[in-house]
Amino acid sequence: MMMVRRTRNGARLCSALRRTVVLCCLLSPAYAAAANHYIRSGATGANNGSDWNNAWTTFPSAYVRGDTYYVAGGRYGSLTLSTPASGATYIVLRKATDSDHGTNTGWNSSYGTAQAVLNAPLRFDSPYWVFDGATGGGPGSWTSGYGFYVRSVASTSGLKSVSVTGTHHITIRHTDTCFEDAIGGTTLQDLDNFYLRSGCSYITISHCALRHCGRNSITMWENSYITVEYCYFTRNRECLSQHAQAWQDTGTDNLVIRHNLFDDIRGTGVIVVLAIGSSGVHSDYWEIYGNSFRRGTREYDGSDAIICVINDQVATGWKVYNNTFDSIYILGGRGTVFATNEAAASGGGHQVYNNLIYNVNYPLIAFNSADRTSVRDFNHYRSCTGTIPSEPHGTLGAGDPFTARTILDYRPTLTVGAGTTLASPYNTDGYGRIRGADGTWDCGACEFSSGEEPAPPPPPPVGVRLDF
Ligand SMILES: [Ca+2]
Repeated sequence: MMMVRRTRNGARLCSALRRTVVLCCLLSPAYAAAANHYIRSGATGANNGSDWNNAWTTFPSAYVRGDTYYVAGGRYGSLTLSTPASGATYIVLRKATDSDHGTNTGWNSSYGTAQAVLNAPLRFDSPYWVFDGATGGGPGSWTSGYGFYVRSVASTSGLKSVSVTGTHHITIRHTDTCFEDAIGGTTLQDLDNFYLRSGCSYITISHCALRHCGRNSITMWENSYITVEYCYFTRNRECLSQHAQAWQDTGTDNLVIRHNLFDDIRGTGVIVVLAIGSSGVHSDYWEIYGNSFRRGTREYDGSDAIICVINDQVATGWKVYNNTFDSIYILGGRGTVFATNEAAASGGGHQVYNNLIYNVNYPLIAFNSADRTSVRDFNHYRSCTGTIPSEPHGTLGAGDPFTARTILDYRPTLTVGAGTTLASPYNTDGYGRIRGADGTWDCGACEFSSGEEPAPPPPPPVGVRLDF
């Protein structure tokens, strides 16, 4: 038997150690064991979230900072997330999958394969949340596999799929959003997929789908540090009486729009800065790169310009790199791919490089007449009609470089243009391929890579509407 001889010094040491441990637990959230909880609409157990048998059948009203909440496939109601912040500690809501679902107690793989469907609106009223559908979205999966689906069956005007209320540090991933009742037209107004109220910052929207809104896919104003990437925008403006765009902003700074696909968008333009109040409001330091813009099936895609700053707003220092504009039909008006109409000469400093403009009827890239600092160059104009702007290193071409647009694949089948070399992060495309690795930096969203061209898709079935 081991004898422990206590000494006064030893006792003091133990006491000090205990105090240190307690202090560490109090000061550092890393010492608090992050717990997992479980939500499953069909569960019949104790409804306490402790495992898959005893999962909560609805989303709980209170959440613990630092914990993860796994969600099984099934149907759920609308959700408002408002737990107060505790430092910078996140709460994670994650769609469960076979490979990531916490405890095995009560688990059934069908909980992972079935989609978790929530009713709109999904609303974020406090900071530090991750809402992660775990699967779906992005190149090759634009229309499939989304773990979360926020479903809008709008009965009143003004419904939003996802609303962020002037808060910060929110990440939303792998989530599909759609206004089901608006498909094909609605008389309801102000139906937006994402609605970022003034004062939002550090918001990331990644691998999401924004479908069939009545008005704008995204409406935002006076935000900062927003990133939207690998998202699929389709069929905005289903409202019969409102003008619209895919993206409406006033006064947001430091915005990144990258590797998205805009498909069948209609309105003033696709990405539009406009006035909701006074003129001269700044929307500065935007980066728009690696995106594809696809012709819609409706009568026009833009009445002003595909990317534009209108209503005497001001933009400074935009980078518009390596985007693809495929067969976009512009009605007239400003009639351009890119246009700024700043209120004063204080705007400018834009760089518009390496874009692929194919079969566009108004292929202008136009800056304010007082703007002496913006540059367009190294763009490739292919099979365009209308006036083609002069550029020192612009190139011309003819012929359709895309064989798989009907399956939303914009990888070209040949080298397109000759862009200029840009630094990271602009040097990879949406498929993660290094631009210019074969000696030619291609124009457009996707780099040509020999042996990685898409196979031609089969012809679509006759008489079937292909809306996702
Ligand atoms: Ca190349």
